[in-house]
Amino acid sequence: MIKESKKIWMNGKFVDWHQANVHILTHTLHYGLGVFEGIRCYKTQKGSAVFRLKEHVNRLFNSCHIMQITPEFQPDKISRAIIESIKINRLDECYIRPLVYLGYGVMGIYPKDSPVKVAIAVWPWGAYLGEEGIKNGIRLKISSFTRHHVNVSMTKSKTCGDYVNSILAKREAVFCGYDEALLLDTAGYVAEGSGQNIFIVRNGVLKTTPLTSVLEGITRNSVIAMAQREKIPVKEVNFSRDEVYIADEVFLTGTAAEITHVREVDGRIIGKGKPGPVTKKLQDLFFNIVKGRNKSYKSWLTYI
Ligand code: PPE
Repeated sequence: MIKESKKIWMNGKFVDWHQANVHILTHTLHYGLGVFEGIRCYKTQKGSAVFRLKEHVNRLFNSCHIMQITPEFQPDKISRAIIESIKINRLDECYIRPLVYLGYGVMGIYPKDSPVKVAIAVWPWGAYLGEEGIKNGIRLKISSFTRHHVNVSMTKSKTCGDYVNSILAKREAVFCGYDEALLLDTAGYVAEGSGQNIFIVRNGVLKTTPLTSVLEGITRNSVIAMAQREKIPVKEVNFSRDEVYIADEVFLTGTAAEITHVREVDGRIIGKGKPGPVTKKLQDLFFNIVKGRNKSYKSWLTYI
């Protein structure tokens, strides 16, 4: 169950956690046209800091732009509301969920004149794939569900309804005894996890899937930047599922999942079954950065 906090920001006002309700005929609830973000705030020695706030708010507004929904609030206002939400709930570490949705007003697929609503919830959320997963790695299953085709769903938008595809894949993986799903794209190449981008390491080269059918992950972007600075070669290229099987190292990235080592894919142990040197280096660097212990990346943190 979710760890409740006290207040939720809804359309410009804070309301009590249990009063943050919507009408049953809320358009997004029926048809899935809404967009959201997932952001994390970490505790540092200098107080709490939001990781890459600007990039997340920017992606939220890109999602709105793609989906042709226009919130009445500007990005600056949303950024300030996020900071206020963390403060008012007195949380030093939390997950942040802004949601832009179509409210009550019209029914039917054509959302003409639907009111555009915005909410921001914050709550404590620990390791997404478990503490055990972060430490010792997780087990992946190639999904029988294909990732979105780029002309079926708009994959650069974090659209609510698109996550049904993720749920189907995740549920299947868990039902089969795995921790997470790995989805292939419509051409059969590796795409991403249900809510994470994927990286593999082969012969010292870091590879991740190009930005076609996958979300433009902000953690993915951070890992690429970190790797480049560490002089680890990075390639954004397509690869097949069997290249994942024979990779030296595999890890997933996401705001919720952070950097999670993958120890097994479809019953094949990856490398030695333990986090390899590249994964460990990037994981350590990432946690030092988000916790404010690395000055070189201080522009990625917004202190509250
Ligand atoms: N791909 C997908 C499909 C995705 O949903 C996410 C984030 C990513 C990649 C990684 O993106 P980024 O967080 O910017 O590095 N998934 C969010 C939702 C997870 C959830 O269960 O809810 C997240 O990690 O916050």
